[in-house]
Amino acid sequence: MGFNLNSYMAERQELINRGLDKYLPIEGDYPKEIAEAMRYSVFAGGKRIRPILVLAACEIVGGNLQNAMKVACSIEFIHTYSLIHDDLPAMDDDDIRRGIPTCHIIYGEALAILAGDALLTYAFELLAECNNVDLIKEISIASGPKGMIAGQVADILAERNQNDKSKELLEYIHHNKTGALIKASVISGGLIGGAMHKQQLQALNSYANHFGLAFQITDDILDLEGDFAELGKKIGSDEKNQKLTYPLLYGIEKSKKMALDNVNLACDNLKIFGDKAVPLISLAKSLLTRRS
Ligand code: GRG
Repeated sequence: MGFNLNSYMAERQELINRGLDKYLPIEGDYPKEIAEAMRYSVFAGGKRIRPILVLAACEIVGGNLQNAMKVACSIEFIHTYSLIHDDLPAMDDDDIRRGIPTCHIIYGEALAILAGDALLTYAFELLAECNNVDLIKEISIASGPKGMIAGQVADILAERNQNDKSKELLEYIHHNKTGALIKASVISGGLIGGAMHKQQLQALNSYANHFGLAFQITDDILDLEGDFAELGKKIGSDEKNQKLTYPLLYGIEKSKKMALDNVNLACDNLKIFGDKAVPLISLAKSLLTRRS
């Protein structure tokens, strides 16, 4: 039977949602507001792309799915923390995310900051239980000042200083802000799955780099061409905030071609895995038709 991406995604999203529910602190714990705010944002929706990548990368190297669940959920917690903080008035000041009010709109700024902090620290508590130092290092570098935070800071500074519209700056921002956690998802899935050979990790690394870039380019395009109801957030905000984006620098058609090229390059890297690569290849190809 052929591979069906829609049913694969639905099955994986359900598996991950069960894991997130299992690992998150329960609302009965005191003080209940923090668990509530964490749960509110984690279960606000979301495609679960990063944890799906963790599981798929684990499987491509022959690993066991159950062992990868804590890693997959930790990465979704880190991702959710970044969204909560990114939406705060001090950053993007967004009221709607994933189609519903953002965390600070519901719980106030102080609790939203703390819910983000709690998700980040809690992710590392879970990761510590995996007893794999390489894994912790990979994910902390990707989410810290040499990864996602560096990208976010460069992005904020670029918005303030509109003079630099270089391709290098655009690449730096995306590579770190979005690419780093996506890459960490794929690599940590490989590590927890027991990837032994340098060749396997290098293949996953190149796949993840091209996937991350294609993801960001298509995200920039969706901000121009997407639909509010499908995206669950306002469109046109990049233009309004004069953000440095692929369509701004390259135009929409060239950006689409760049997304396609990166998807093809991502997939080319997985040839060494044979048929086992089908899910990761389908995930990359789906970026070209994503609506959210
Ligand atoms: C606040 C430390 C800190 C970092 C923020 C990731 C990030 C850095 C900000 C999020 C804002 C943003 C639009 C980033 C680009 C990456 C991106 C497209 C995130 C949205 O990821 P999806 O599409 O979201 O996977 P869902 O809702 O599906 O989980």
